[in-house]
Amino acid sequence: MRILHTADWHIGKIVNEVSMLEDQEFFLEQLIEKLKNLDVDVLIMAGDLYDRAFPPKEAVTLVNTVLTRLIKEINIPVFIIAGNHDSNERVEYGASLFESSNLYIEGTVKEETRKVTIQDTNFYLLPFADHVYIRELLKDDSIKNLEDATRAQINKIKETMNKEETNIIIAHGFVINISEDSFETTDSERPLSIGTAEYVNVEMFEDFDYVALGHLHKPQKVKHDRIRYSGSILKYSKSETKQKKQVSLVTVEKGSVEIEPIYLKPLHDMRVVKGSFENLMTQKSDDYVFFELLDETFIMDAMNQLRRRFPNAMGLDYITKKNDNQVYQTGSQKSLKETPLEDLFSKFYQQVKQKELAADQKEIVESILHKLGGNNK
Ligand SMILES: [Mn+2]
Repeated sequence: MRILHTADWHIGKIVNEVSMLEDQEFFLEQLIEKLKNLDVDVLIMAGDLYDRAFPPKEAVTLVNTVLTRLIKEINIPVFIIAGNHDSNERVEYGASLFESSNLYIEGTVKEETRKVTIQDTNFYLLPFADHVYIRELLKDDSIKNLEDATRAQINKIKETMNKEETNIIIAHGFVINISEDSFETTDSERPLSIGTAEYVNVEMFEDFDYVALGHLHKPQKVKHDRIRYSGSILKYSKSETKQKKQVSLVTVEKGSVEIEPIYLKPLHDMRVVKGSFENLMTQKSDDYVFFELLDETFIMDAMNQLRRRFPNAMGLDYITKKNDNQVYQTGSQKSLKETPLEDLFSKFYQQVKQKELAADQKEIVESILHKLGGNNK
């Protein structure tokens, strides 16, 4: 069984006010072309099809086009589950009709986890839901967090699972190897829950021949090669700029798994560019760029000037000033209130200009503050 494991498409995603839609379309068109020559039996999308529960209409149009092409041109079964960014019910729209075209969309969690058998391999489709929903669905009051909920769901699957057969599960969530803790998260992976444990221990997935996970945006295995995240299709935040994105070609036989990463070129790379303003203005790029300026002094209108060289600039930080800012921010509210305004201004001036206010400047500031009302406490 040859599977193309993908996840976290996040169609309609906006990064720093820039829509990723064109990049997503470019990537998915390449993916379709690649699949024509890849001899794959099944395509998996392991959750977070959309970036939001109410995706913009352009995102829905793109998904509609891509899924239609996948089914009509590639003609292989496609499995999609809902992730925590998706609306379970909306993603499931039309699912029972699409099934006859080999498009399996599992949006909502069912009491009995859905199983689809392709050739000699069983696929279990476990969409994301919060533990309260699962507790009510399974009528099991012992479920106190996501880990309890997932364990209850997996135990239920195991009651009828034939271990002699090849069993694959598709799931969306934060699966960790508690004994090792070797995971990494990024800014575009929304937390799964507030206040309760959101991790699921990898142990409960041990009985499956392959576990196709979604949620973490960095491609990585969890404990074994056979339990893995394919990662998001594109870089979706500054914290993902160093990751090498892939989709995973997985060959699964009973008791053996082989992984071959497939790298597709994105329309734009996303990266961090570090340097002085002067130096950056000698460079040029269409990539999505986060600047880290090394300049000591603030540069007027830096972003707009840089945009002439980097039309897809995403953000700008002065990294030498960061430390100063942190010192400033650790000052408590109380000490801020008790500091006279002219002292605060002097500190502010010092931070921005990297030098002290001169005596004559100080006088000017004091007289202005006096005119503003005198209450400079
Ligand atoms: Mn997710």
